[in-house]
Formats: sequence, structure tokens, C-alpha cells
Amino acid sequence: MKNKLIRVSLIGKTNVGKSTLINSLIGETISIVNRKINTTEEMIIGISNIEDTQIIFYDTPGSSFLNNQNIIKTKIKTNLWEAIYNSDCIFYLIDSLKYNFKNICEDLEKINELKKTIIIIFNKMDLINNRTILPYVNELNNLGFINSFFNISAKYKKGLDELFNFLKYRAVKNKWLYNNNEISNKDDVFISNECTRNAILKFLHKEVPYNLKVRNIVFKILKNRNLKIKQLIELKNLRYKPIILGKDGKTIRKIRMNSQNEIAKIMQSKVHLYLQVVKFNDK
Ligand SMILES: Nc1nc2c(ncn2[C@@H]2O[C@H](COP(=O)(O)OP(=O)(O)OP(=O)(O)O)[C@@H](O)[C@H]2O)c(=O)[nH]1
Ligand SMILES: [Mg+2]
Repeated sequence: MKNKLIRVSLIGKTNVGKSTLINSLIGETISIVNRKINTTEEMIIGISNIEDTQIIFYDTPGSSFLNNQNIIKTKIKTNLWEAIYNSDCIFYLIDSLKYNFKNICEDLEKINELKKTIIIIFNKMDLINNRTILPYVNELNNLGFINSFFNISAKYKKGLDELFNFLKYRAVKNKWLYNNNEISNKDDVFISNECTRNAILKFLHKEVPYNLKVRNIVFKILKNRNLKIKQLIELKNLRYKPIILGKDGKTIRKIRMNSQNEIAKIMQSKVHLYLQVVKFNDK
């Protein structure tokens, strides 16, 4: 019987490991992970079905968008709040190495206005002794509205069973929202575009990666089951083009190889990736 449902938002500052966690929970790469800040731009949904329960996870952009008064209404901010509104509970992730009570409190108080169940998750526990976080737990517990605390390592998949058990227990009678075979709202085209954006984030610094879009124009499964993919890197401003190409095309070649390898790993097939750098809206 498919009759229980729970929806969970993964919220937290940039780089705390939200996308790593959704990938580990779903068991596949559906959201890209990077050491740079503000990697995730769109809301990404991951679906996990366990017996009669469907668990829906929303991966969101970093929570700096929650409070930012300068951003009145952007797609990112709207996505973030939409995820929170639609959730039955919030997993608020903390990078255990970068605990900052005041910063975290700002987010938590804002989220708590919606009276959602808030669960604190200390991530990156592979890098720190368990005892270090005890005073943090105490401090946050004193806020009076935190439902529970978990310690995990999203990267090394530690502590995830406890999260699943908690969610299974809290799921309530409701119709499933997705079919049994769906694991994400994002398709292979989206993920392959994201691999290229991620490679650009890796090899280029400063504002360049945040001022472009990757758009797919060909996604074809060839007779030998290889994948042929063509993508446009669309720039808002063409002055970035030489930076992306690099000297003698060195940088774009590195981006192409890195993305091609990543897509091949995720799709488990050989990939031929072609990239072209164009001005936004150029055909
Ligand atoms: N050691 C360790 N590193 C982790 C863990 N979880 C995530 N990371 C690393 O932290 C960095 C950021 O991870 P992401 O998953 O991209 O973080 P995010 O919260 O989605 O970041 P934004 O999308 O920018 O908001 C990456 O380099 C990850 O490999 C963990 O459990 N342990
Ligand atoms: Mg992310």
C-alpha cells in the first residue's frame, strides 16, 4: 500500500553539504556538489520510497537568501520559501566545523515563523570529535523550538539510517505525489548541464561562473549506446569569453573533459560532449 508521505526541506548556509546529503539519501547524483559557495541555484527534488512511505526531499540554494532584504523577489528566494512552505519538516544543516550561533539563529527564527518541525543536522562529523558539538546542541536546544538533533557525515553516508527511521516514523497518511520509479524532478539533460556548470565553477574563479547559463541543444543516444551531447555556454557578457576559452583553448578543454567524465560516470555510458561559448540568446 502506498499511503504515507512526508516532505522535507534541506536548508542551511551555502557549503554545509545539502546537495551532498540529497545525493547520499537518494543514492544517485541528482544535485551537483562543489567547494565553492552558492553551487545550487534551482530547487531540486529527490524522492525515496520505503515500503508504504514516500519521502520527498527538497535541496535548496544556501539560506543566505532567506533573510537578504536586498533581494525582494528572485527565483532563488521564491524557490527557497516554496520548499519551506511545502514541507512537513525542515532539516536544518550545520557545518560542524563552522558553527556560529548568531548566524544560525537568524535563519532558524525566520523559518520558525512558519511553525514547521525543525530538525538540526550536524554534518561533516567525519572531521570533528562528537563531544565538540555538545555545547552547540545545548545552546540550540534552549531556543525551545528544535524538535531533534542528528549527527551525520553526508559525504561518507554515516548516520543516514537514523534520518530515514525518523522520517518513516513521522510520515502521515497521504497519497504519494510521485510514481514508484521517479527519483528526481530533474532529468538527464538538466544533470548533464549542471556537470558543465560545475566544471566551470571548478576551473574559473570569481564572478564568471555566476554569470552564465548552460543550455543543451543535442542529447542523443547513439546506436552503440554512447551519448552525444551538445551544450551552449551562454554568457551575459562576452568579455568573459576569453577567460572561459583560456590560452589556446586550454581552459575550455579542461572544462569539457571534466564535465564529460562526470556525465559518463553518472549516466554510466561513454559520452561525447561538445561545448560552444555564445552570447546569451545567440542561436
Ligand atoms: N568532510 C566532509 N565534507 C563534506 C560533507 N558533506 C559535504 N562535504 C563537502 O562540502 C562541500 C560543499 O558541499 P555541497 O553539498 O555542495 O554544499 P551545499 O550546502 O549544497 O552548498 P550550496 O549549494 O552552495 O548551498 C563539498 O566540497 C563537499 O564535498 C561531509 O559529510 N564531510
Ligand atoms: Mg547545493
